[in-house]
Amino acid sequence: MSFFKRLKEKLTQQTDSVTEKFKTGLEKTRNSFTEKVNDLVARYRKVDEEFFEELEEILIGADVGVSTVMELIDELKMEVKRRNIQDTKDVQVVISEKLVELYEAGEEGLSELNMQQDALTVILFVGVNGVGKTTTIGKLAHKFKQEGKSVLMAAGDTFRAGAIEQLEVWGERVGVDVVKQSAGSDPAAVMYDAIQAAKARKVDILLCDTAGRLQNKVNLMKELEKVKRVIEREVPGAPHEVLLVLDATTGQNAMSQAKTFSEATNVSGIVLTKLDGTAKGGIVLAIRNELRLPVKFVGLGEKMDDLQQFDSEQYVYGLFANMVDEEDVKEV
Ligand SMILES: Nc1nc2c(ncn2[C@@H]2O[C@H](COP(=O)(O)OP(=O)(O)O)[C@@H](O)[C@H]2O)c(=O)[nH]1
Ligand SMILES: [Mg+2]
Repeated sequence: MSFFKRLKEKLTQQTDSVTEKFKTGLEKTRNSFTEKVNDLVARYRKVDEEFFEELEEILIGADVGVSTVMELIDELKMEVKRRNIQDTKDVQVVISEKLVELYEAGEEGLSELNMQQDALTVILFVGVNGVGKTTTIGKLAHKFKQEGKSVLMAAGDTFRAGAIEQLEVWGERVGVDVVKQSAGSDPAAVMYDAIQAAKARKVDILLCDTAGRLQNKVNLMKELEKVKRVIEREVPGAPHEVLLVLDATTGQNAMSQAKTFSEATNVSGIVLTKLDGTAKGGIVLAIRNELRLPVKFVGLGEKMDDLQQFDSEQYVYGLFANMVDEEDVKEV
């Protein structure tokens, strides 16, 4: 069976709304990327070196990342040879197939969160200002509540004006309490309070917001260390996840932020926000391949239910939906 047919069959087993979210959220990338690939395929009839060179440029232009693109192109060349593909049209299917392979690299359940059974799970969110930490926490609180779990949020951004209120607005919207102190107070003390409250109320999940000022990198990293130490001390094994939030529209900047934060804290996964706002959604692959970090969630819009657990097949469908939906996909 062809890859596209298998993909389609898999997607029909998932809810339409998830598929629809990925498709809509990746519209800009799809329109830009797929159009370029289609155009390339139309201009070249034979798969040759020049064809690959142009494909390379298209992928780099979509923020896939240079070393990842090199790897991908090598794989594609081998596959094209192995299957004796002559027609450039058939390469399109192989590209999407290789994208999923490259992302997963044989690993399963990459986007699963490390959730505790019958015990408190603490998730810490880090990242610079404006990337979408607070929004993501609000969306996740909503998602967990819908799954029947009890949630508490900690207003650990005591630095930015209005940050506490912003989290409270989300709290009201999704029906989740926020533990806070006054602006300017020690975020580690907020975490301490929040953990005591979470324990007393026996909640399932505590979501911890943090400040993200990067003007003073050393101080920010020290502050995060302290916050983490308090969490570790109060809940053995916690934080169970340290999610680094990155804004997909910032491209290489997001990559360098990831390096800085990974050096300072043990980042366990990425939340990639604002994928809906970029035509360069290839950054997902660069993050996975170059930083070896799994993308756990993607932000596909500003609304409450616009946060989705990352799924490489849904993602590739989002990129190639027009082609996958064509009925007469050829077997290659
Ligand atoms: N389009 C879009 N906007 C988002 C997404 N996630 C966050 N935002 C917006 O990004 C802005 C900054 O978000 P915020 O949560 O305050 O960032 P923080 O400083 O990291 O806490 C807000 O206007 C959010 O609505 C997303 O996935 N898509
Ligand atoms: Mg915030």
